[in-house]
Order: sequence, then structure tokens, then C-alpha cells
Amino acid sequence: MKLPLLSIFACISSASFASAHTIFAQLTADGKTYAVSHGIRTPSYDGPQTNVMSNNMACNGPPNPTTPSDKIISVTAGTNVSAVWRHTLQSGPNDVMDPGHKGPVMAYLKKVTNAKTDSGVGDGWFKIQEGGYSNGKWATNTVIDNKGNQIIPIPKCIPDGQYLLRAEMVALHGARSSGGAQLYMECAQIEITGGTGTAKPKTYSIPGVYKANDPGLLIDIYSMKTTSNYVIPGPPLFTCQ
Ligand SMILES: *[C@@H]1O[C@H](CO)[C@@H](O)[C@H](O)[C@H]1NC(C)=O
Ligand SMILES: [Cu+2]
Repeated sequence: MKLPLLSIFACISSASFASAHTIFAQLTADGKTYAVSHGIRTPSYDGPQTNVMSNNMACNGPPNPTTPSDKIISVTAGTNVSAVWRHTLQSGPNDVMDPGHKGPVMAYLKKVTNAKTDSGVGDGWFKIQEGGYSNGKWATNTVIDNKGNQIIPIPKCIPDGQYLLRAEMVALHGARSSGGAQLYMECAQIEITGGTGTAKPKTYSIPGVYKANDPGLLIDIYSMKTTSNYVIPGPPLFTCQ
């Protein structure tokens, strides 16, 4: 009993200092790490979204005001990119997110006509990366241990063109009650080239991919064992055959 109580206390106390949240702040693609906020709609405040039915589930938004970007980042299909997470836009690699924020990590793509202006709200999204809970370790902690890098494979088989890349981390320390899960997401504006263009991924709407009572979002993580099974929320992962 001691450890869970301590963990709960650590979360409450760190939250009161607002030291806990996180932002997908910059992107590494084709060996280049772009500047913070380059091609990403980053917010000035690092708070979570908690209403899974809100349009702000797509690419963040109020109460976290996001700044548009007029940049589009070129990405080669079939390579890995890295979504770089930071506690604030000024933080370094040792300040990613409070490690008491534990949960799944996911990434989605949406093909768009204009990556600079598309709101991202609605249908068109498919999931390209996910991590959950394995041997007692959460995917969020893997990202923290990896200096904030969320490694995302860009499928080789999809059509070239402009996309929104939505990277997401979910914190479940308060998820024992409905609406208690904290979802952090930003959208990067990318142009994929070199794809084979043959695949037609089944797509989903954001908002819509999550329900407040999904088993992966309404959960008491402090009652879990090392061997517990965790169901990652959202649609199935898309992979090229
Ligand atoms: C992408 O990263 C994964 C590890 O996360 C690695 O196994 C894989 O080989 C990488 N793919 C490429 C194309 O570099
Ligand atoms: Cu937080």
C-alpha cells in the first residue's frame, strides 16, 4: 500500500506546481531536428485536454491557445520520425514530463489538402504508432527515458502529399473517475514524399476515436500488477502489408 499512496501524493503535489504537463514541441525527420514550434501548432500553456468529445481533441486548442505555423516539414515515407516532447517550450531533454504521469503513447496521420490550415477536426485519421503497458512499464516512461523522443514509423505504402501528424501522450494518474484522463497532443504539418501510394487506410474521426469510459481511459492504474493487460485506446494500428 505504501508505494501507491506515495505515487498519488507525488502526482497531486506536482500538479499543484503545474510542473507535470507536456508538449510535442519539435520534430526530428530525415536526420534533422527542427526548431521548437517549427511546423507544429504548439500551445503557450502545456495543459491537457480531458473532454474526449471536444473538437480540441484533434489538434489541441482552448484552454491551451495554440499558435499556427506557416511551415511544412518534409518527411520521407518509410523512415522513422521523432516527436520530441518537452514539459514547456523552453525545457530541455531532462524535463519531458513528470514521471508520475503514466499512460499510453500514440500517433496518428490525416491526409489533408492544406496542412497549414486544416483544423484536423473530423474524419480522416489513422493510427500509425502506439505504446501501452508492458512488464510494468508505461510507454510514457519509455519516452521520458528516451529524452522525450517518441519514435514514429511513417508508413511506406501511403500516398505522397500533405498530412497532419498528431502525436499524443496520455496521463492516467487521475483516471479512476470518468474524464480524469489527461490527453496531451499537438499536430505537426508534414509533406510525405517517396511513398508507394497504394494503401487506403481505414480512417476515423477525432473527436470520436475515444469514449470517456474506454477501458484504457477509465482505469485505476495503481491497482495494476506488472503482468496486467492494458487496452490501448483508439482504433487499431494501421500497418503496410
Ligand atoms: C524505426 O525505429 C524502430 C525502433 O523504434 C526500429 O526497430 C526500426 O528499425 C526503425 N526503422 C527505420 C527505418 O529506421
Ligand atoms: Cu500534467
